[in-house]
Amino acid sequence: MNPRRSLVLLTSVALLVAACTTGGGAMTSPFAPASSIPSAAATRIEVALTDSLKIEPAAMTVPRGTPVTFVVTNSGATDHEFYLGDEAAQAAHEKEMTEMGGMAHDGPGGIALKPGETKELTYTFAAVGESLAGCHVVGHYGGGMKATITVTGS
Ligand SMILES: [Cu+2]
Repeated sequence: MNPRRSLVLLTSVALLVAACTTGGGAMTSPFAPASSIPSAAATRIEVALTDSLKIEPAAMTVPRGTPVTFVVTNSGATDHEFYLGDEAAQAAHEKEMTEMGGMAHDGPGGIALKPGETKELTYTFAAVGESLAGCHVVGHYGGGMKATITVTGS
């Protein structure tokens, strides 16, 4: 076996182990009360942006202080974006997008997606409470293209 192949194999095994560890996370404390298992707060969430001005799912729950990766797919036929932030941040970005003529762009809190495109955005929410995801292509946010993000802490 050449070294390159064994490296590939080793990587596969490592991934498999990681997958098993993640999947079996709850098994490490089988007698913990159900309420203490943080299954409701996901750190990897698949999101779809649609031409009916929807962000799906429309409500998400994430943990505070832990990187959350949003795997976002534009399943529509027009440009969309996925921008994270509270109401004030959404309003500021809406204003910016309107003034810029609706040119969507990538930034630390948001990503712009072409039709059919999938991108990942990893973000750590600092504070417990309600946050939002919104699309600010002109007319979309006002048309309801937003989702609520509930940040939970321990
Ligand atoms: Cu949109």
